[in-house]
Amino acid sequence: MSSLVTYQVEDGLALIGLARPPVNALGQPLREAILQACERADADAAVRAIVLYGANGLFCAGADISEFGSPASFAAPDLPDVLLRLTRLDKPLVAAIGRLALGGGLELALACGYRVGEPQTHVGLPEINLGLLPGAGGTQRLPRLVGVAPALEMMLSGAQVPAARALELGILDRLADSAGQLLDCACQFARELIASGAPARPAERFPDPASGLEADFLERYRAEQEPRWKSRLAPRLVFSAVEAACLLPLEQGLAREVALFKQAEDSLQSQAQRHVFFAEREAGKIPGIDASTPLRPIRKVAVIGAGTMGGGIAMNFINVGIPVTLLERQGDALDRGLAQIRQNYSISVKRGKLSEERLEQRMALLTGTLDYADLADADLVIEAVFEQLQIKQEVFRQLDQVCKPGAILATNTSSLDVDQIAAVTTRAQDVIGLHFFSPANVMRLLEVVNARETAADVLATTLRMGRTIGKVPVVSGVCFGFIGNRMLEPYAREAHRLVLEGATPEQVDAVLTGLDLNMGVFSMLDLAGVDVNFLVRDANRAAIAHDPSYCRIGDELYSLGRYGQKTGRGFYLYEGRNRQNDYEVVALAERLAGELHVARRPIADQEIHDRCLFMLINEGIQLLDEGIALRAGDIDLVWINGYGFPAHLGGPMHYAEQLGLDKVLAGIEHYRQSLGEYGRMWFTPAPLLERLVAAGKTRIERF
Ligand code: T1G
Repeated sequence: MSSLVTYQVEDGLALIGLARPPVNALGQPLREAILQACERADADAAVRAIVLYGANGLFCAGADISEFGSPASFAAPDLPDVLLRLTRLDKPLVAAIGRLALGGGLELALACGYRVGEPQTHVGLPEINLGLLPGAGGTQRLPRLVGVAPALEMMLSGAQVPAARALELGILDRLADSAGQLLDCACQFARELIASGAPARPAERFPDPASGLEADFLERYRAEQEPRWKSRLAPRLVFSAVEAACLLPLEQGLAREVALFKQAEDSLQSQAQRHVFFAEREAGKIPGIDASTPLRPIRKVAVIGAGTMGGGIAMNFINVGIPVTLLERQGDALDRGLAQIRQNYSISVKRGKLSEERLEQRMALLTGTLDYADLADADLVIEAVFEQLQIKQEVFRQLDQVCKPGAILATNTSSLDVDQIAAVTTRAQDVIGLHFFSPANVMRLLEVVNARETAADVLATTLRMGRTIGKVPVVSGVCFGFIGNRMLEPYAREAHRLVLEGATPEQVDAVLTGLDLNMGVFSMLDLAGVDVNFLVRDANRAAIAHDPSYCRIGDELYSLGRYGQKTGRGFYLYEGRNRQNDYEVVALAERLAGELHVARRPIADQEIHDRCLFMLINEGIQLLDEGIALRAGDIDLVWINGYGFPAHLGGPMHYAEQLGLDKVLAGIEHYRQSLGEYGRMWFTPAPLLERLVAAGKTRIERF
């Protein structure tokens, strides 16, 4: 018997434990072991029923994602075949689902006739997050178990369904009182099935999934959902598979599902999303830090500054039950900050996402103060005051005075030099950058800025804390703008210049949203604030802006007080949230172009794409070469989770690899020539890009 499963027979029950740590991923060896064990039990006359469970507690997290795109993915016995054969066993097969059954793990459970969970059990079909669809019967069996609408919701959202809801839907037949009692409960259930002469598989609740649906249900559902799918292939394939479940007998539906799955598996979008899955896990692996690195306990957090950022940051911690002391200088500012946090939660309550009780529990964890002395027992202090170096340094001088030894002192600066902030303290080893993205309680990205003196345990502690509060932490070195805003600079610079040269803000934004970015650069600047972008640009102007046309349209809007959404006017006009093109911006661009002797001309969308994206990519490659970013995948995570770059393109680095590094380099060299003096000033290929192309490499990596 394979070591990947445990096998024992007790009083007529065969207990088969999945034992492939850490998540029982259904790679070919485990698939084979499960099939052999189940067919052995089915052939054993002493066995009356079979219980399948996770030997290490967790049932199964699905197919082995590392197999996709390789022959191993459908190596015999492939998962669809294994599960089909399980459905044909003569004896009741009970899945005891501890903790998780995701993707192929839930499909494995659906191939069992019966399913038992425990209070912490969550089930789901998250394949959509990998650019895939359930490929081992989920699109055909789930609609027959719970009905078409709940099945579509689960597959298109990829969300995990908690135990109580899974029981309600009929995915679970029974709930054990605790994880510790799960196996006993499943065995008891199996004995009841034997005693009652229950069939190996109960009758399907929805044998004909389409019956009972309005004739145009699928058509309407698709029409409602399609806009949010953008150019993603997977949701459309999920929908086609469920349509097949409504139109075809099970066997034909299963065959259709395999065909659709293979189409998804081969797609560039799924390759991109599988890259993101592993990049998220790789980002937590930092040289010099491992499981032996001690972590500092974080029992109490303090946040300095009760503005939008400070309030959002504080929410992250009270959301996970960590008390926060929120400090402001003025009483009215503090009151406003506390009220805003309560208001944010109230909106969640109105939307049914939070109970009143939970709101009060969270607010009870929040203490406001005007006195630095109240920060003396904080384990982690996060400064979120005005983005000005001297102001931040003053805050850190005070923190150095009042905070206990070993407290981690973090700055939320979006671009300033963390080393210069650490230098005003006597404890630079305890200082780090924690750059949250606005809104801080929503955006998943957390840039963890590893300063020159930052201690390894401080870095390890903040990385772990970042994951605890639900962020995607990415380590950055110290430079202007770290990873994200350093790359935003050339990307936005090209966008500004293109408007001078003849494009309009809406044309530029349309090219970028056409690539499925959540927002174009100008609507993003209007949201973040034309003034905020100006102040950041101005702080760095001396270092980089040798060009009189450098972001001049943004400078002019700033001088006109057109800060974007907050003033109702920026690159666009705003009536509430309704955005209108502002032809005065075009007139402004024409005037500035005349003054700056910038020739205006019609600009093709392809030029907008290439100039904005190639400069974004070029800067990312430069960051890698400088060691500011540890790996290309980290850069991808920054732009997916902080700037709305589509995961189905894999992030700017992965996108460059799919375009072809040689094409990116050729494009940069083309604009270096064709844009005259401006091109020669700005379109300088990163040396690493040149080296990669010269070496014929297709992946972006340091060498
Ligand atoms: N395949 C391969 N490796 C996996 C894996 C998987 N399904 N899930 C996790 N790992 C690795 C992960 O890379 C990491 O490795 C380690 O396990 C711990 O993971 C046919 C087509 C289960 C919620 O999408 O969501 O089934 O970095 O750090 O935070 O229809 O892992 O240690 O070397 O994430 O406790 C569908 C993916 C697959 C679930 C646990 N299933 N996994 O989170 O640990 S497609 C999924 C997760 C499919 C079928 C289809 C999470 C988790 P390393 P971790 P965690």
